[in-house]
Amino acid sequence: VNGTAGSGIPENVPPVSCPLADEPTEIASNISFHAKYSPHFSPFKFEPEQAYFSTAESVRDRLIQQWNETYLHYHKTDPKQTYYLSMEYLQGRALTNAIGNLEIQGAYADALNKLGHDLEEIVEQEKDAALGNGGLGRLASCFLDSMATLNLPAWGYGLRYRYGLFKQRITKDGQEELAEDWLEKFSPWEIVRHDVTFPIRFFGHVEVHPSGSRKWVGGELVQALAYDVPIPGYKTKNTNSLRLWEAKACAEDFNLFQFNDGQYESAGQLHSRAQQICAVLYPGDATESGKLLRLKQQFFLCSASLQDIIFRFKERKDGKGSWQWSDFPSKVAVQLNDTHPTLAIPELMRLLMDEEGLGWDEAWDVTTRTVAYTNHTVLPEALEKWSQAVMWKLLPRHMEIIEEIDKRFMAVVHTSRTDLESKLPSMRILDNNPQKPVVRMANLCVVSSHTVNGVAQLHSDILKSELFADYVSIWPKKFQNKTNGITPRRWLRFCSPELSSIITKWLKTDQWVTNLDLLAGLCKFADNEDLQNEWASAKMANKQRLAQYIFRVTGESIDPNSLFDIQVKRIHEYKRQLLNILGVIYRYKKLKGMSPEERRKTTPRTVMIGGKAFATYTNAKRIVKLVNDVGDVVNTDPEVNDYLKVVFVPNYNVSAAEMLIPGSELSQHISTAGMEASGTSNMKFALNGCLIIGTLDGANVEIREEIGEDNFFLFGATADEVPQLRKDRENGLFKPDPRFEEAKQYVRSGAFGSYDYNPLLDSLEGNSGYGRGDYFLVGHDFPSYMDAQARVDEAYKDRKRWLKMSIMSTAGSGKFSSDRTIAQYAKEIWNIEECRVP
Ligand code: NBG
Repeated sequence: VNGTAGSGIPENVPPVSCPLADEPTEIASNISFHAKYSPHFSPFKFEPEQAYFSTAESVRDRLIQQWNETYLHYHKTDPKQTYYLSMEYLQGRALTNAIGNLEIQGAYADALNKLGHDLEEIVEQEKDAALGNGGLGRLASCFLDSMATLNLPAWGYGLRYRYGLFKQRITKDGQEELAEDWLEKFSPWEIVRHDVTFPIRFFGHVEVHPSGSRKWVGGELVQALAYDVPIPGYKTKNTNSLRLWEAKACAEDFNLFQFNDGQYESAGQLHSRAQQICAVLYPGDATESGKLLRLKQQFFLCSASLQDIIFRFKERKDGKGSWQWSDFPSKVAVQLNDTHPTLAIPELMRLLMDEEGLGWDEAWDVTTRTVAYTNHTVLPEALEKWSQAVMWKLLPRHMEIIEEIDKRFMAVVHTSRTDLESKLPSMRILDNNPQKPVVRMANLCVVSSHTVNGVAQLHSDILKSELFADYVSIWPKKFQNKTNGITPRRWLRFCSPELSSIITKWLKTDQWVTNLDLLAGLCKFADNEDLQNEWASAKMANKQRLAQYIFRVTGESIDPNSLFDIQVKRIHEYKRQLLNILGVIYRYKKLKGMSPEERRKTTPRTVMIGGKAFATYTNAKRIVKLVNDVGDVVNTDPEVNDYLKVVFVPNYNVSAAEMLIPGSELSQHISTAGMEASGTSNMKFALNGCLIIGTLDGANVEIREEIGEDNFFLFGATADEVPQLRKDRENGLFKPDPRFEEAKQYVRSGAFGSYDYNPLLDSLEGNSGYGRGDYFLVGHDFPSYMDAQARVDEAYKDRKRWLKMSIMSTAGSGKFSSDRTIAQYAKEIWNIEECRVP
C-alpha cells in the first residue's frame, strides 16, 4: 500500500497472528522465531550478532504494521504531502531509536535478558547508516524523525549508497580512508520494493515532432529500484518512509552472447555501469568522469523521486478521483535540501510538458508552486556550478529547459526591472563565460522556487543582504529563515537516559520530549543544590562511559575528573580546528614552563578533537595529523600529563556523537564569523548541559540569546567586521599577538615531530605562497580565544557556578528542537497539516 493503490490480500484469509504483544516473554519468542526462521545465520548460533539481527527483525514487524496503517490512512484521507529530496541522510543506528520511539525499550531489554543477552551490547552490533557527510545529512535525518512525530504526511527521498561515508583510520601518516561497508551483512531496516521501479535516462538527444512538441529519446536507460526505510514517530502510530533509490540495469542489458563467448567484462558492462551510480556518496570530482558521475547521481535521485510523486498523485483516491494538474501544488510540496537536487526543477518541467502534455506556462506555474529550496552555505566553493558541456551531454532536454528559464528570467528583468540590468550577468542562471560556461544551480533554485530559506537567522540575513540580495528586490516575500533544530529523542532522551530521568523528575513530566520548550522550567531550579548534585552525578556517569569509549578506540586513558573539552565536526579550515590545537599547543608550552605548584593550580583538561577530512583536502588532513602528533607528545609527557591530555577521536560518526556529546562539559564552535551557516552539534551539546565556547556565528547567536550571555564563552570578530579585517590583513596592518607567534614557532621548531607543518602554518601568514593570507582569521581571533579559554578555566573551578551554567544551557535549549523547525516548515513553506493515524 505504500503509496500505491491495490486490492491487497483477500479478506477471507485470516492474518497471521501479529507479534505486537508488549510482554517480554512474547517478545522473546518473536526474537527467537526470527533467529530460527529468518535464514541469515545458522539457527544453532545465537551470539550477539545473530541476536541483533533477530531483534531488529522483530522490531521491524511492528514497524511494518504501523507503516501499513499509516499509508492506508494517508491514502484514504489524501492530504497534501511533503517530499524531502536530499543527497544525504545520516541515520546512524536505528534499533535504540525505534524501540525508544515505540516505547518498548524496557520490554525488549527484559526479553533479551531472557535470551541471555544484554540490550546495550546488542545495539552496539549495528553499523551506522552513514549516507551523508555532515550537518546537512544529519539535519535531514532529524527532520524525518520530527515529521513522523508531528504526524505529518511526508517522505524522505535519497540514494541507497552501497558504501557510506568512508571509515577513517589514523595511522602514523595521518588519516586513511577505507570503504564503509554498512551493507556487509544486509540492513534489517530496509525493505526492497520490487514493485516500485522507474526508468531513468541519461545522454540521448531531443526529438522534435511536427506538432512542435519535444521528446528526450535514445541514450542509456537504467532502472531505479526503491528501498524503503521505516521512520517511526515518537509515541504515535505514524510511521513514514525514507525511500532510497538503487540503480539497476535491466536483464536485457546483460549480453549473454558475449558472456558465452568468454568476454565476461564487456558482457556485464552495463550492469557495472549502473552499479557505479549508487556506489559511493560524493565520488571524487577532480576528473571529468567523476563530475559526470556526480551529475548522474543527482539526476537519478530527482527523476526517480518525481516519477514516483507523480505516480502517487495520479493514483489518489484509487485512481478514480478527478484531478487536474493545477491541483498538484495543493497535494505536493517538494523541498530541495541544498542545490544537490536542483535538477528536480527542469525534470518536473520536462515530465509535465513532454510526458503529460502541459504547455510551458502551466508547467511553470505548477513547478514553481511546488518546489522550495533550502540554502545551507555561503561558501563560494560549495555553491554548485555545472559545466554546460557536461549538462548538454548527459541531459540535453534539461539544458533546453534551463536555457528557456534563463531567457524568460532575463525578459522579466528587461521589461519590468531595468534598474537591475547591470546585475543580470551575476543573477542569470547561465554563466556564459567562454572559458568555462556553467549553470549556476543556486540561481536556478532561487528563480524557480516559491520559497528560499536559510538555516539560522544570521545566515538568512546574509543570504538576503549579500548572496541573493539582488533577487530580494524582485521577490521580497520569497526569502525566509528556518533556524535548524535537532531531535530531542536521539539527542537527549535516548543518548543520555540518566540526565533525561533527572529532567523528567524535576519537571514532573516527560512531555518535554515532544515539547522541548518545557525545559525552561529547569531555570528556577538552576541554583538548587539537590538538582545540581544529581546533575553532576549524571554528567559524571556519562563522562566515565565516554572515558571507557576513548580507551576502547584509542588506547588512551583519560581522567573523568578533568574538564572534558570537545570539538567534533568535519575538518575544515573555516571551522578552525587549527585555532583549537594552536591554543592547546600554547597551553602545553606554558604548562611545561611552570613549577609543579603552579601547575597544580591549573584546571586539568582533556581536549578531544574528532572529525573526517575530505580525502583530497590537503590542509584538513594536515590538521588531523597535527592533532595526533600533539597528542603523542603531550600524552607521554609525565610533567604535564595530569593537567593536559589531547585525544584525536577516530572515525567520528553519529554513534560516536551519541557517546561524546552527553559526556562533554565544554564544546567548541569557533568558526570564522559569517561562515558556518548554522551548526547543529552546538545545539546537541547545549541541550546536554555542555557549555559552549564560540564565535557569533550561525546558530551560536541564537543559542547565546536563549541560554543567556553569562552562560556562553564568547570571543572573536563578528561577521560584519570580517571583510575589513581581511583587507587589513592584506594591507599588512595586522599585528599578531605574541602568544600566536609563540605557538606557531613551537610547531615549526619540530616540537611535535619531523612532519613538515610549514605549509599549514604558512596559510596563517599574511604573505604566504600556500595559504590565503589567513583568510579564516585564526591570527586575529587567537588572543580573544585564549582569553575566553582562561575564563573557562576560572569558571570550572567554581563547581556550583559551572553546574548552574550547565543547567541553564539545557533549560535554554527548547527552541532548538527540530519539532519546532519542522512545524514552521509545515506551516510557512509546505502548507501541510497533521494527518494522525487513528
Ligand atoms: C551545512 C552547514 C552547517 C549547517 C548544515 C545544516 C552544508 C552545505 N552545509 O552550518 O555548513 O548546520 O548545513 O543546515 O553541508
